[in-house]
Amino acid sequence: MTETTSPAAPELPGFVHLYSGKVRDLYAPLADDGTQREDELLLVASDRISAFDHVLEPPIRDKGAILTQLSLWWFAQLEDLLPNHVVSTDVPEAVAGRAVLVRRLEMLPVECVARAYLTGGGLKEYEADGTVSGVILPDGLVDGSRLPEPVFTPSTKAPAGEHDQPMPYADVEAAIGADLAARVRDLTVAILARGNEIAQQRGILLADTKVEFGLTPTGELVLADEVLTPDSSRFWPADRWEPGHSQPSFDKQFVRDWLSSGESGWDPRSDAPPPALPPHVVEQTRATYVEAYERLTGHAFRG
Ligand code: Q0Q
Repeated sequence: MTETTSPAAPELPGFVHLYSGKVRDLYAPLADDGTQREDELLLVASDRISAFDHVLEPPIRDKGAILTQLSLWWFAQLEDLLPNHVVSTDVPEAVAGRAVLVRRLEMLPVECVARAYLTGGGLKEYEADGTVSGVILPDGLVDGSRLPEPVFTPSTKAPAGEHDQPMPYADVEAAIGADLAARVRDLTVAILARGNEIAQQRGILLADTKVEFGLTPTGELVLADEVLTPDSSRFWPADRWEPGHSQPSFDKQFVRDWLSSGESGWDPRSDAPPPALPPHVVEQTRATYVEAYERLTGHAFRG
């Protein structure tokens, strides 16, 4: 099912549009005879931004390119841990810089989430019974507490428009087998730990992240999707980390504050679509994506 989001996924000669998520679009390359190639996909990141479960207007200029370039950089930082699905960045001009040609994989039916800090749904689970995803945590943790070590907290892949649900580890084993479950658990935790080893030195805390894995036709386990971006992970400014309340988001705080302020006239609890973001919020948000990219990679973003 294709979610309706604006602007619609661009037509790309030589590719057929397969699916649109909130902020990304998926295409298949066409073979010379006009049929879909079965071995590759084109992953396109739009400039769309989502918050409060809504796709907001207007798009954030260069967001797709910044997050694509960041994800490519992270894939390179993680290559010693496992192979990834990237084939090429030689993509149609219309999506240059914000699209990646990838190996088409058999995607595992698990959202592989790891948490290095306690917040959101994990905090709610902890407050109920002192555990998260069945892992017993120390007493006295609060919103924003750093966990003794990152915890694997898998969830289901909910249908479009619904929320992923916590997935007991036993269900992960039932779905993909005990060996593969252990491998994706350990790799998800290792990816977040590596991410924080690098990010913390550059003033960013990765509170949690969601990664996806797939299998090649020969059964090789490969890191897929995007990795360690502000869309797949909670980015917190390290110098404002203060356990005991919700932490400011590195990238979405300007959006959240404005939408929650009287100025927007919008109630986040309502079903009404949020109003368009004012230019200063759009530009401030773009600047946070550029800053995150430049701090982490050490490269200037060239939009
Ligand atoms: C695949 N997605 C994500 C998505 C909406 C992307 C399917 N290498 C792959 C990948 C990847 N990555 C996928 N399937 C087969 N092989 C990725 C969730 C969703 C728009 C873009 N869906």
